[in-house]
Amino acid sequence: MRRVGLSAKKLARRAADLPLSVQSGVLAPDAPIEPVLDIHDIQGNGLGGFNKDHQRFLFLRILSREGARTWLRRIVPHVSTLAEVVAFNRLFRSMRVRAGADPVGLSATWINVAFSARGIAALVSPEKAQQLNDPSFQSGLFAVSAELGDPPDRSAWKFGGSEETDAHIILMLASDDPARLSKLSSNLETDIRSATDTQGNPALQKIWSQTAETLPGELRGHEHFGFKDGISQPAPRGRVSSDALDYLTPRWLASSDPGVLAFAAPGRPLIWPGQFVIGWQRQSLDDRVAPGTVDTDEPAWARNGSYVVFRRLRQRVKEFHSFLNETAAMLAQKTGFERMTAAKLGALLVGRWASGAPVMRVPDQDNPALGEDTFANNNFVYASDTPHVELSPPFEHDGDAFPMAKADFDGLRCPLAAHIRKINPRDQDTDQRSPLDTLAKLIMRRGIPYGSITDSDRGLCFVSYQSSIVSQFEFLSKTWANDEDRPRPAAGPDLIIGQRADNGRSRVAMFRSEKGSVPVKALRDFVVPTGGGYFFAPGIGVLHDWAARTT
Ligand code: N7H
Repeated sequence: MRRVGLSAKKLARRAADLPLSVQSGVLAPDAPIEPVLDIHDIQGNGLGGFNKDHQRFLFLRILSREGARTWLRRIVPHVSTLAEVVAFNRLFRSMRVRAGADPVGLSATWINVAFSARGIAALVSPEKAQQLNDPSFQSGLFAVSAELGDPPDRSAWKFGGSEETDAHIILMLASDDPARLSKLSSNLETDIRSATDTQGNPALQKIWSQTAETLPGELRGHEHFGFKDGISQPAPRGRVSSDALDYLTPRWLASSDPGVLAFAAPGRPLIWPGQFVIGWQRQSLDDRVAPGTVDTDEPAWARNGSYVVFRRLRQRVKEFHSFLNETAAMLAQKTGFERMTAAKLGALLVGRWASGAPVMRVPDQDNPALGEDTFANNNFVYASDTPHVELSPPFEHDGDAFPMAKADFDGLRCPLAAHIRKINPRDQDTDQRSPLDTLAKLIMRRGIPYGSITDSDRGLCFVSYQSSIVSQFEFLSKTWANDEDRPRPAAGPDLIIGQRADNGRSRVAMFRSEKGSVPVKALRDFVVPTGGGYFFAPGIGVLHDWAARTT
């Protein structure tokens, strides 16, 4: 049984009194009216989050349009909605808060489905696929992979390295119970193998299946390099019923806190749902709180759908740790970096210690209690001192007593090239117009590790949801992670995920201290793409429509 963090236990006293449908604190005066989302039409993983320890991804090609439609008719009734995922997650959270541990025996198994551009063309029509507006979705991941800095040789990719191996369909399966997941997966695979059209021709071909599991024991919630993951996520705005307080993302700030209209929890910005799901108000580039416009570039049928990026990223764990050991020893010889250790170097490259504690708050050593405290571990900004956040009175929390983050404009505490700072510079000025633009770049991450700690092929199934692949996922990868001078000049690339197509060249990040700067060189990439694809997860009504088509 997994014990939950201290702060959550303190919340238990009052949170258990709240009805399940309304768990969202108080309605702040001047709060904007947020839309009631189509929770029965939107698929569950993007906005809701499966958050399951056991997942499996099946990648399929369509061989027969008619046969694939017949197969889809069998699948659609099992596709999990946002309504179901939110209801389950609320129940799970409520029981967990009350008992102070993960509820035993409460289990769900989910299915979501998405299609590549070629998949929609094969299933429905090329015209339908072309109506979607994202140019990179249209090209396919394999066609833009070089622009992402991936090594040009994709012959070892498990799937998706070329047009011939582009997965038309991704099925995402997730469960609390590994036995149920196995059973579901094997039933689906049998069904896929036997699916035919009326002429008896095979309908589908499985090209790859990927099992993905949360790491065991102490590493639960951590990725293969050893760092806690999944801490920082945008908080999608929107309600799940007409009740004024029935927010998709619970609100924890006191109405007297200056951030109450902009944050769901300390450090967790509220983002209008159109950034993740098409057909809803987007984030405004001029106003942190008021809604932006609804995107008119996408066809009406795309409403409630999201673009899904899947990257199978192998992690070179041994090489990463050797690099940390060798480079930390080298840095310890340099003025200003005398106390460098491998653990500290790793923390500086990520922006968080292994426990998840942010370097901005504890620059000298890890602090597992901070890493675990969900009201504190994301509460930091870079360009100015981070203020204390006041939480809503019904939720008893003693306040955040961890050291607060001090302004670190030049990256003396947390390098400008740290992974989480490159990819989400928060309040820091960037090459874009203002930090408001950064909010419009955020993605919902739904990744999970694959491979066990003894496997040489292990890494991350990176999964992200967004309403534009080009201006969200690709922007973050190309324009910020891979670039030496953006979002801030002379920072260096992100040494964790940054990719360089010219593979022979080393990647160099600048580390700064009060006493001077040193270049930190990584000779090889630590993350290697080994498969992937760009997909579109339509609303469930559209799935029914596609499955029922006869022309
Ligand atoms: Fe990253 N890592 O172990 O170093 N990531 N990531 N990521 N990542 C994050 O804050 C990691 C990848 C983002 O809001 C943490 O939740 C690894 C890609 C974003 O402050 C850790 C891989 C992209 C955030 C890692 C990988 C991103 C984030 C800290 C590949 C997008 C939130 C935990 C194998 C293009 C930043 C946390 C924020 C956090 C790691 C890939 C994006 C530990 C190993 C490809 C937006």
